[in-house]
Amino acid sequence: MSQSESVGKSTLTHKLLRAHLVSGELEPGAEIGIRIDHTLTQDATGTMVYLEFAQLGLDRVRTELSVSYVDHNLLQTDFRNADDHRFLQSSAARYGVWFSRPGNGVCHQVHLERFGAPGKTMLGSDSHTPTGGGLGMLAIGAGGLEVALAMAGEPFHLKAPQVFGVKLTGELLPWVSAKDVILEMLRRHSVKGGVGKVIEYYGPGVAALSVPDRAVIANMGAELGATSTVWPSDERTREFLRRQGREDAWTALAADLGAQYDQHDEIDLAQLEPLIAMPSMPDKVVTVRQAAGTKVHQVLIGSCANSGLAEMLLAAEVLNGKHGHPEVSLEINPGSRQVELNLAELGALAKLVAAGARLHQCGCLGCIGMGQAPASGTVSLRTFPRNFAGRSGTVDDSVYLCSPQTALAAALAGEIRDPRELGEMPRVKLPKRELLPSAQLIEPPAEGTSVQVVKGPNIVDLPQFAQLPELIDAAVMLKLGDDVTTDQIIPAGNLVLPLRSNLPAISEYTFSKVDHTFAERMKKAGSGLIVGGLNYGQGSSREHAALTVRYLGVAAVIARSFARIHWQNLVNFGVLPLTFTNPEDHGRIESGDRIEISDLRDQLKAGSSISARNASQRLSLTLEHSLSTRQVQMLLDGGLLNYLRKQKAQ
Ligand code: MIC
Ligand code: SF4
Repeated sequence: MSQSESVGKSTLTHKLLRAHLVSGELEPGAEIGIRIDHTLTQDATGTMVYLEFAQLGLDRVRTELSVSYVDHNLLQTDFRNADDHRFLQSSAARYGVWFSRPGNGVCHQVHLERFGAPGKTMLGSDSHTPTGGGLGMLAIGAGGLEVALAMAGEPFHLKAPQVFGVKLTGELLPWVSAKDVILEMLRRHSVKGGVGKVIEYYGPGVAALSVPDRAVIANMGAELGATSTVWPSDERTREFLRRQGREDAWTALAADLGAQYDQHDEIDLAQLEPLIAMPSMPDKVVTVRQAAGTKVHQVLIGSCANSGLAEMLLAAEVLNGKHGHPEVSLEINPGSRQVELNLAELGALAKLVAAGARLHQCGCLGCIGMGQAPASGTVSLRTFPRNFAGRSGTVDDSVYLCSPQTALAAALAGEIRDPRELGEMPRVKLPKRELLPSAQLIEPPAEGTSVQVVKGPNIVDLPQFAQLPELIDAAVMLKLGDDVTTDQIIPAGNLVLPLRSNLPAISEYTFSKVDHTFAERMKKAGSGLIVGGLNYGQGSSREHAALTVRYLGVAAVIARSFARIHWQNLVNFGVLPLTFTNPEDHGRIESGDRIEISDLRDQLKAGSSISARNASQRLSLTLEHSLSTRQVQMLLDGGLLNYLRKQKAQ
């Protein structure tokens, strides 16, 4: 029994898990199945999800609520993106899914405002789905196929997490914000610190943070590698829901007093100061004072963190009557049309425009390299969750992550400045009830079987993959170090994003930013292996990072450790994820080495240890897997879709 299950006092995480448990025991590391209430998809992962859902042969989703958002790719540089939008809209109507139209806002922000509810579970095909944790949900990011299955009413399987309790005391000082809390967590625990854990905040400091504040912290729990982040549901939660006209969705939720956590930490909010993540990893955190004086050319406020009404109103008040620095491009991406509408209603939009801010439509935009790329050799300050190298669209970018407060100070000064130098912080007054725009949110028809799903030529059905072979005898096609991101495996940006629904075409870009010869070499070799270090596959939930390597013939990835979502995606598409029994063996494998794994199917069935041979170096190698029996079968069958087909046929 884990500490968090001890003596009848339960953590909130375990309460939420237990209320949805369908199979397994809450023993950290053991496989459990949970019922999913809400699902969320976004366009960049969603096209695959609806192609996959269609293969399951159902007429309608079997969740309480499923929503399809279009927020990642709004550029429409040619027919492909617009075709994706039509495919998504028609699929939503066909299968009983709400549709949030292009430009209506970033999925996580809109879900908070319009649908999120304490106590519900949510699975989303986006790694920042845990944003819903700010409302007392247990919200988890996953690969698209997992989400398609949840839409079909199937339980979501995961390794029971450890619960990492963080006690909050005190209150944030002026100009210090929720972003600084999560940056402090990243400073302390790194991008690997949350792997296998749900982070649970509790304590007297919780009440001092609003739901949007909590959502920012839950959102970037993804950067810690956490499975999810949960917050209690209290009077602040009720106040937020009331402002959204949804007070009836409220219930109180909290951990039992004295609940024990598997890991523990404490933050005195009053001790925090403005922090900033340096290029190009979210855990390279220093104080803003340490980075002060660095010249800045671009400031972006928005994304799925820090794009809510309170942040935008604060920006309007800080900038009121002033002009942004002439050498800084100050750009504002409101999180949703609701935020935008309320900004207009409250007169804040005029203040932003007058200050020289460039207002963009509501969506992910520059956060995933869809426009807003910074100039070469310049510094960009962003309130976004991620700053992986090159993600902005500029190869040699220098992207810093910070709070809206710090971003505004830089927008005015033209350099990184401690926002506390701005004097008294303006007070922001939120309306009692927000205006709720409805034109961009479409409810599905009660019956969708007569709806025609519209598929443009760029929407290509998934191929059927072969089952796992008995022997792997292949070369290491790429050897990599620690913290490889899915942005490195399959980049986003304006060239690649329009290809998310076309596997053969997108596969050409696999590892293109790491080694542009990779796809070509794989095609020639027909099969291969990848070797990685710690935390392989961190970041995005995009299953294309597994699908494309599978499509090109990668049979296995051998790494020192994996990030959760990517590990699961590899398994789902029949790519074997193995770890080194002896971590030092990572240093002994060279790119180009030929690795043999014989009797693979029998070895997998027999246990968790896999014997292999480095034929080039004449060394034997012991590898491991941490697959459940169900997952072993999935791999043997060549992936989850094959496994399901086989089960259905039986
Ligand atoms: C991200 O922030 O990396 C993304 C882009 O939102 C991804 C989803 C994707 O790649 O489509 C994520 O977070 O899962
Ligand atoms: Fe969109 Fe960026 Fe949030 Fe990902 S992190 S959902 S790209 S805003």
